[in-house]
Amino acid sequence: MKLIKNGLWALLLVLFAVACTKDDDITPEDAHEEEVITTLKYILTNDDDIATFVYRDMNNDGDTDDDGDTLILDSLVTGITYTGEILLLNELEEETDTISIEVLEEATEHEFFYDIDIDASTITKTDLDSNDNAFGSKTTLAVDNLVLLNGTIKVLLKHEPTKPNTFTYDDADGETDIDVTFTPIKTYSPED
Ligand SMILES: [Ca+2]
Repeated sequence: MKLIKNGLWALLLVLFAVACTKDDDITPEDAHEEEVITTLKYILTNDDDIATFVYRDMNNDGDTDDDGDTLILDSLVTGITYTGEILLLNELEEETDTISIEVLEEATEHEFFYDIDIDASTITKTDLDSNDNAFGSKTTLAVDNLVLLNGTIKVLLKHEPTKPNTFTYDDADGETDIDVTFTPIKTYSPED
């Protein structure tokens, strides 16, 4: 009887150990890696114009050249300021998963970075995380008055960057979650 009891205890201990190992395997980092971002939309609105940029990379290989991929460019009106918002999606799910919500929930661990190469135009981050550091899913984009044919906007999302930072992605450390370049972008004068 004693032997059976000891045997049962041994079995329970093994089961307990297995259960613990399983729990330990699920770390927050693994959970983060499961967040697939197939699509980034940069939506810019002004009373006089709406511009939408879409980057869709369904096989996650860093380009938009494959079946199901999309790169939609838009034009911008010179001399106005747009309000910008980023939308992140996982379109591989049967019901499209809005990754923006998860990233917003972890805003202190994320930051969006922007590079704009459209003459003297500027992008300014307008939202903060709960530590009052820049987050960057919301922006303003002020377009200069020069008409242009080949401007570029780069959007980059970093996971666990140094916060606060000097606002360039190179200096911010962390991991790059998505890196998107929209080009060529034309600007045109409202009088044209
Ligand atoms: Ca692709």
